[in-house]
Amino acid sequence: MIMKKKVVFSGIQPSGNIHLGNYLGAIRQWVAGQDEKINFFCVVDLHSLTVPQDPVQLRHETRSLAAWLLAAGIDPEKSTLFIQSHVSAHAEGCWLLNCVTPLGWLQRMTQFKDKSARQESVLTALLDYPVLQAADILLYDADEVPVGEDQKQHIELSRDIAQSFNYRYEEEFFVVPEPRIPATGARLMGLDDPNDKMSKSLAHRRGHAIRLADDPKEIMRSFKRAVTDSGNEIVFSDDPDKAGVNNLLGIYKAVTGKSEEDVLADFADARGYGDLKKCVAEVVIDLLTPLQEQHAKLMDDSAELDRLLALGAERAAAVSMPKLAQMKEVMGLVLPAGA
Ligand code: ATP
Ligand code: LTN
Repeated sequence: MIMKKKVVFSGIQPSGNIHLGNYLGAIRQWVAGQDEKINFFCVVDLHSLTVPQDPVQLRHETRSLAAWLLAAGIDPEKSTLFIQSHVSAHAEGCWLLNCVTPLGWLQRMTQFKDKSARQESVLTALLDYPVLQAADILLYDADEVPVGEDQKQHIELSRDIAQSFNYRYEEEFFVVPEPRIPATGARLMGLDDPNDKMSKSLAHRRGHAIRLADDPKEIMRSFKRAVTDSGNEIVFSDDPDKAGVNNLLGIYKAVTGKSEEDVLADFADARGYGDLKKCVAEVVIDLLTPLQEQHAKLMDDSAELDRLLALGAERAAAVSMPKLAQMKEVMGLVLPAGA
């Protein structure tokens, strides 16, 4: 029996300051799974517009993020890499899915509650953010969505939206997607405050995030300044007081791929947290240096980058535009003659 290849979809916002959490929580999984599955990776620029953006900056960040994904090992021969706004099915699909999504589902989303609490004026699009995300995923009949822990609730909502549509219009119309969350690195915490998730939107805080673009000195400085506790015990722990040390060990474990036992053995002779911080910084610098070199090369050849993205958009549209037409049809819209 021929097994159908699984379809993978994931996205990342070009909100600037891409960081180690994005890499270890999401992008690394995308790269690792490229051979066995059919993959779509999307720079979700429309999602970034849910909070105010400077237009010139957004355009730059969108290209730069695509270059980071390629530098991290996304292979355009194996995966479809594209910019969300290049494929109009996403915005249109979002509208159609809005018409099967109760408002209460969106008001309950913790990301919406957090982000809206931080702003004076909240845009309608911020509330609708997870419906656009559902359109991204469902238009490709994705089976799996590799993301960090914080996206679990949004993927569950995509499942609910798929089921709501299938129930209302046609059984099994949409594949109901599964989140894929890594065992380590799924939730890196801020180095300046281990109670906050490491996040692009907090990366303006000094020493909060390790950005993929940070130079070795900056990386070393951020780790040296990382908030820990007043003790000296280097252990994995879910005690809130030890959250800083736990985060540093988690980063070391995720970067090196070692077991907890081997990680602790590496620090058995450490003289306090200073040694721990230095070692973690060193493995992160070794990880990021080649990525940074590759990113710089890609950014120097913007014509090639744009060519790859146009190719990706064409391939993505070939899958999602027909699915969108099917959606319109089952929902009772009149398709234009010849469609
Ligand atoms: P923003 O602050 O702009 O919302 P973000 O840092 O949360 O940005 P996203 O673009 O929302 O990043 O997320 C891209 C991917 O990175 C998602 O799969 C998300 O789950 C993952 N991710 C984000 N932050 C972390 C983190 N601290 N640890 C692990 N994974 C993360
Ligand atoms: N909301 C996601 C980004 C995102 C996404 C997607 C992730 C937009 N569309 C589709 C997975 C699948 C985030 O990481 N903040």
